Amino acid sequence: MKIGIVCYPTFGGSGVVATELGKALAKEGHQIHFITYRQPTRLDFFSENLFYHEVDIKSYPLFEHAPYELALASKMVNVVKYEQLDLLHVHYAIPHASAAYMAKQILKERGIYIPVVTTLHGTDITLVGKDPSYEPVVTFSINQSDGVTAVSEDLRKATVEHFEIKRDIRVIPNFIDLERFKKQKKEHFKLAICPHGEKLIVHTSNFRKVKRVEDVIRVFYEVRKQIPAKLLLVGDGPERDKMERLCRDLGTCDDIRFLGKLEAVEEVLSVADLFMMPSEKESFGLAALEAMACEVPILTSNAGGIPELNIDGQTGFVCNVGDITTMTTKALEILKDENLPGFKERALKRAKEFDVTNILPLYESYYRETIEST
Ligand code: GMT
Repeated sequence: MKIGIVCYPTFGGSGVVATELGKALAKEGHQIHFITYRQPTRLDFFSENLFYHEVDIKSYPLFEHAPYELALASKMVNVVKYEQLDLLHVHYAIPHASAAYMAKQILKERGIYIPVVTTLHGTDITLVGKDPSYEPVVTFSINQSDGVTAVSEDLRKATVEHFEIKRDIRVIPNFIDLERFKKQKKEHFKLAICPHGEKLIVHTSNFRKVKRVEDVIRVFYEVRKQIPAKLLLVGDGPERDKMERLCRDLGTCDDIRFLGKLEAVEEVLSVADLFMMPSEKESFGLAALEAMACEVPILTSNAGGIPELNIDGQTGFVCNVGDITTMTTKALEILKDENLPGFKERALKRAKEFDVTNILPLYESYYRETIEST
């Protein structure tokens, strides 16, 4: 098939999933055309089946905000027409689903029919999408898509609850490339960070409020009172300054390191003993799956789709959002020397269920179904 993929190219779960999906489809022999405003972060190599079309967003003194959606729709029209695409797959509803609708209408007038699949990722529904300033357009463009997928059952339910949806939504969970995300030998790195055999806790996120990084630090502070431990925080975002201040106020700066944005996150995960994801909202929790693939147990909140990934008491523990006390108890339980190997083993076993080789055929058959039914 010839497939156009639209996504946000920056760091962020939806862009990562879209890029990895495109790469995996290309490996299977499909021709993949990325249509994005910047080269996707993980698309920095050559492959005969991968193409990149940059959306050129022209500015003009009159525009306070350059019209990205119009530039994107125009680019989609041209790529579909000249590359003779079979299907457009847009990731993150806002504004990609409505831009795709516009492109589809323009192409229809020119005698070209293009089916559109929209994948809902989370905040496009649970946070931004249901805001009255976007809701009518989101509802309309979901209903106008020829196929709609959600990355978890919880997100599917949330979409049906918050919007007047007149069509089926297929759940296709996120996936992981186990060839990239696997435990690597990085003992020297572990020794540098934990010179006295301390346990290592890791958190990665975009440091937005919904990630509740503060809970990670507070749980670590309590754990640290009981056992020798270190904390690595990977990523950057609006909450980082506040979190650095919190560490100073708690006097834990010596045991916590902020690493900023890191491309090779699997190297850090390879030396971790515990991964924390205490998010307030999380449709799937891709970062937690990446940790599990590197044999790291996860301590998470029960938000959104996380319990569909984290099996309580097996791959880690699932706690109520904001329950620092229980999270501390559970972290200590996982980190006990006699418990840790079992948790690590089960985390990896669970991650294998989400291997790209298991999930890719679900997308391929959904594309075929969508093309055949339209
Ligand atoms: O977590 C974010 O804020 C980024 C966001 C995105 O769209 O890039 O992530 C969402 O999509 C990921 C990939 O499907 C999911 O793994 C994340 O759980 C989801 N984030 C939220 O729902 C908050």
